[in-house]
Amino acid sequence: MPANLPPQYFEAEKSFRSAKNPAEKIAALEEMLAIMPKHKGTDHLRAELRSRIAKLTQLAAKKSGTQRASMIIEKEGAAQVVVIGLPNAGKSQLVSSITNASPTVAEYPFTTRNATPGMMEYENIQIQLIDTPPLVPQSIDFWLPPMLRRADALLIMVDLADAPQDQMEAITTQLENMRVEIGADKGKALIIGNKIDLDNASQNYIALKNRYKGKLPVAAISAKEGTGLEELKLEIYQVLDIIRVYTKVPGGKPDFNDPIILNRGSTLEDAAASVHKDFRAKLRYARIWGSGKHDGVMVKRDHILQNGDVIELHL
Ligand SMILES: Nc1nc2c(ncn2[C@@H]2O[C@H](COP(=O)(O)OP(=O)(O)OP(=O)(O)O)[C@@H](O)[C@H]2O)c(=O)[nH]1
Ligand SMILES: [Mg+2]
Repeated sequence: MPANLPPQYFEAEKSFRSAKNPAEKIAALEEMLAIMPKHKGTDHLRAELRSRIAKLTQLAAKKSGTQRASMIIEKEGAAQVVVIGLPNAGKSQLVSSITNASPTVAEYPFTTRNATPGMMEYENIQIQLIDTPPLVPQSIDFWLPPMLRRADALLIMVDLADAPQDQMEAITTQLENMRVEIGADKGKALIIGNKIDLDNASQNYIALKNRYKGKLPVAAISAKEGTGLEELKLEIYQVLDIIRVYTKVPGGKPDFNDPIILNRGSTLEDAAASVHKDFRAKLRYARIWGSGKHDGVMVKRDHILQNGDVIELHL
């Protein structure tokens, strides 16, 4: 019997029992899976939940003819970042302006009905941005909550010319309902105030920034006119809290176009494993240029890497 399941788990189980269709059932099971603590005692239960999700997914796909594959978007590049917000905030305009994707942008609300990924280039890395349908109950599909929980960061977009603080409250409520956590100490999130080109947007931006001081960073842009987009890319990179490390072969030069992306605080061993899954075990030693005591010094597996380090792995 798995111990210590939190009360939210039983709530989710209740919604599973009252679910009317496969989509709702899948949503409840995904929820249960997300809530469940990960330890040996829950291994079996988690495996069972996954297999139930898989079966229901097949069933749902057969029935409706829709493909669930189109809703699970594989992470590509250094990180997966999801853009959310109320109808007409300019989410699709942003994804269209700073990535290679071109989701439909339109004056009317509820334009976007699916998730569309695009790649954003920032210096020598690629970051995946996903455009989503508006974050209001009627357009939140079962696949959205797990996507938001899995994301490396959320970009919460508000229209600066249309009571942005009220929009933030509505969005926060939806996130709480979906049990997606944000805030300086929790998930990684950045508030984007869009439409800075419109009247009153600047005052609203200042008020919004003050309101979230110490809680969440706030950027101001005009996705349509292109204002603030370069600064925004930097802010997205910073909120991800990742570092870039480079490899070299003995006697060779590092390739600065091809960084290894790691979470801040990662070790040499983590870097080796991300080059190849076998390297964690095979690694004998490494030399380092950057955060070592001297250039080219040998370091241990548990050495904490710093942004910009160059490593030479010896297997
Ligand atoms: N003035 C101004 N208008 C913008 C800006 N960005 C987007 N818009 C306009 O706002 C409207 C909505 O833009 P979309 O990108 O479709 O908004 P969305 O958030 O994707 O909307 P949904 O898909 O319905 O949720 C369009 O008419 C855009 O041209 C901006 O920076 N300034
Ligand atoms: Mg849209």
